[in-house]
Amino acid sequence: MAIEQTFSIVKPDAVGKNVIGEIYSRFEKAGLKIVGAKMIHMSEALAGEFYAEHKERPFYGELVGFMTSGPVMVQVLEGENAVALNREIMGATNPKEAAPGTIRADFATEVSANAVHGSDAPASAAREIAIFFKPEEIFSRA
Ligand code: RTP
Ligand code: MG
Repeated sequence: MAIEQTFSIVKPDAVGKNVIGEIYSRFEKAGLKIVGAKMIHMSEALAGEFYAEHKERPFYGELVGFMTSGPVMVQVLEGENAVALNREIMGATNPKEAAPGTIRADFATEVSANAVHGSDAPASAAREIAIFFKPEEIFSRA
């Protein structure tokens, strides 16, 4: 299977709960390598660019408000089947529906504050990585 990169965010709720390390550990235990990472506090403009596909959704305002409410960790994860594998270990969007042992089941309770983001397809991953990382900030270990 091909080595892929995916884009991930540890959202403000999880940073506030002091579980950055525990979530990074989940990535590593699943076989994903962290090949780029930094802490940022997103502006509304940056969050708006990132969530452009959700602009017409009823939860858009709440989503951008939440994602700009505090610092986040952004990271590039690399590994076999990284996009789908990361989505699997994150669990369902709504933590109440997330399978036991997934990141969202273990670290979140609300759909609006669900601990992590992960790209939903290889094309989204490429778009999202390019928004947050310069090529020289990514250290592939493939
Ligand atoms: P993500 O983008 O964060 O990895 O999550 P996802 O693909 O599972 O969900 P998506 O449909 O892309 O939605 C992005 C984020 O919007 C929030 N949301 N709120 N109140 C609601 O009904 C609702 N629906 C989605 C979630 O925080 C979701 O992660
Ligand atoms: Mg999504």
